[in-house]
Amino acid sequence: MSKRIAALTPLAVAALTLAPFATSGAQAQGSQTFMANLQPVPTNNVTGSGSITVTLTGNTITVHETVSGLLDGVPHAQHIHIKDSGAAACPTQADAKDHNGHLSINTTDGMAKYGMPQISLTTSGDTSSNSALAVDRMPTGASFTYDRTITISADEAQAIRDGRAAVVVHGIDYNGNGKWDDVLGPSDLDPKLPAEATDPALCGVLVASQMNTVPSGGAATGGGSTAGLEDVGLIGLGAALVVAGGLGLGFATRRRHVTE
Ligand SMILES: [Cu+2]
Repeated sequence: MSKRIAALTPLAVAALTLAPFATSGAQAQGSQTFMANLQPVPTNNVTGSGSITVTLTGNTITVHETVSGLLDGVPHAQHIHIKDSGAAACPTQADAKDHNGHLSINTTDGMAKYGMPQISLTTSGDTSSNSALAVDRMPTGASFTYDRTITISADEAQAIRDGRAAVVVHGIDYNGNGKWDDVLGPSDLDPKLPAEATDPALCGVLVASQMNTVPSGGAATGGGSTAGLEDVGLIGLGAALVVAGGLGLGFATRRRHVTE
């Protein structure tokens, strides 16, 4: 009897040790689908919404997105933001700050929750963080459908699998006058633009679709509902990065030199 136990124990230990890797390894061989409900960023006076599906196959993502209810007639910069560590989340009312006398959330205010823009969801050409503000290649209008297949880095693919990725669509109409103006002052990302042009409008964390769940269970890693707790210490880091990069250059400071 004891011999049998001794024989099983190493197997049991191995199974426990490998369990987390076995799940991701099996998924990496095929496609894995992630979804996000794009919800209005609080305090920014947004009434729109959207949804996005990201199908990951190796280091390629196929994106399908629908958005409605945003400010019409303007481009909406959009990105997959990635956190270096910890689950991605969307900003809450508590993240709002005074901007030109108005409580609102600009892109920097949310970075402790959703990280830096890594993948620019442009309509053509480059999709790196270099194109974060390439508004001439971003979807335009109140409502749009976006479909594109993009090659990303292995690190970015892993971040999506890890729940460290969130989709953010930018461009708001804070004072509801149908256009961008300087009601919130200049943009934190590019002082030549009004803050309304770059402030986050919609946000959603990419979560593995239920379709990917292993039937035997154990894949339910949960959402980001408690992610805020671990973000407290990162707020200073996010601010430091922005300061280090300078206004408007914050997007580029974290760019990885990836050759694909
Ligand atoms: Cu963004």
